[in-house]
Amino acid sequence: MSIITSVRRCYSCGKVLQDNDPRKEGYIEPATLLSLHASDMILCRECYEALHQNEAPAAADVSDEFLSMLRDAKKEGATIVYLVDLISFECSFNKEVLDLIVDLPVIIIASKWDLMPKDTEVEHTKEYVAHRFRAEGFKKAKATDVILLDYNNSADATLASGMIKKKRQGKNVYVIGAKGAGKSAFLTSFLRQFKNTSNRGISIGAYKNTSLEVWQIPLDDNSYIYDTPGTGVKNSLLGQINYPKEIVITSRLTPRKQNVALNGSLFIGYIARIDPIKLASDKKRVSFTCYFAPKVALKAISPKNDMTALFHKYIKNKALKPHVFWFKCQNDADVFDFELEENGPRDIGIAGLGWVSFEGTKGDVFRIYVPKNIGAYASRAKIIKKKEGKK
Ligand SMILES: Nc1nc2c(ncn2[C@@H]2O[C@H](COP(=O)(O)OP(=O)(O)OP(=O)(O)O)[C@@H](O)[C@H]2O)c(=O)[nH]1
Ligand SMILES: [Mg+2]
Repeated sequence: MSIITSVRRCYSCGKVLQDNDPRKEGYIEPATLLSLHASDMILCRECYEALHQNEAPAAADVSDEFLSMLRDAKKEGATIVYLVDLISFECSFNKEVLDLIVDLPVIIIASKWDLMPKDTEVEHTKEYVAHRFRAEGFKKAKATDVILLDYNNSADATLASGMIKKKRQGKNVYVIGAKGAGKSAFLTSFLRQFKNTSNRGISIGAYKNTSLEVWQIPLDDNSYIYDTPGTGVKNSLLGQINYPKEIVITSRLTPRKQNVALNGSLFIGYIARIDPIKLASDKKRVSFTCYFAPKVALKAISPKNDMTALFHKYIKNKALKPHVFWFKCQNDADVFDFELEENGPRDIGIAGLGWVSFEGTKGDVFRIYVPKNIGAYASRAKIIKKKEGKK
């Protein structure tokens, strides 16, 4: 006679589960294993991570060292210059960062203004940027705190320098923002008109008690402006290893129109998909104005098709360009429904890729498919056109 015991295995890959070595196959955290009942279907950590889907769009990440630097800024009553990349910043916020700076004087610089369509209404976009800050919990943001920066235009940097001088009242200034937001480009423009009145030089090195590499530029004998390392972009396509270079917007955006029928879909390369699944008005289609890099293929799919099958076919044939190599099937997507809460011009966007703009109605529902862990958002429209005759 022998005693037979069933061996617990991963429900998905079938590997024998073990809680000893995270580097070996079939690993599961001891606490998870303990909390399970004999009848539960269990996944090893690898399968759990592969199959797990986010319940909300992924948020931006930030390091503890960065937060400790901001605690210093808070203690000093420093001024914050918060750089955002106008093209794609909506998913770049981190609540802990905003909580630390909420009581400090803040100047918001939105870079890459030169990449926006020529007829974009300036004041509307400034108000949009302030609105996004308010929506993320930074309640005091106002359009007058926002500077739209084209780094080729020295007048923009002069305006920013003037505002910094006025707000900082002799205190330090920390230039913060996501990786690639344009902090160093701004400081380069700032330095073109900078006169060092202190007896100290510009230096680069680790910020005190951290490994954060910062540039420090003396503003006078007692204070500096710091160029800090960018906060995390793990939830942006541009933060992924080997992201397709075609998605990067490097020249002025030219909007493209796509009409998508109710229950149809807009395929955005083979990277994302937006489906109007409920239109509250009796409209049968949505007219999207699309803001993506020119090599990102856009295709409106009619509702006659089985869109999921078609999406898979497109992936397999790599029929639409570009695609991301890790996005192979629907399981690799996060899927969210965005229900509009207001009427008027609205945007839906994907972190690091671009956005679509359309006339929305309260109650409209759009289903968005994005590669897992990539941020997505819905908002009021970032761009409205300048009125005829207005400069
Ligand atoms: N067209 C345009 N490009 C810009 C602008 N500002 C920055 N860039 C470009 O955006 C890229 C990133 O800019 P950086 O200044 O290095 O960004 P950063 O915030 O310092 O990035 P990290 O140091 O990695 O956090 C560079 O290729 C810049 O040339 C701008 O106003 N217009
Ligand atoms: Mg930099």
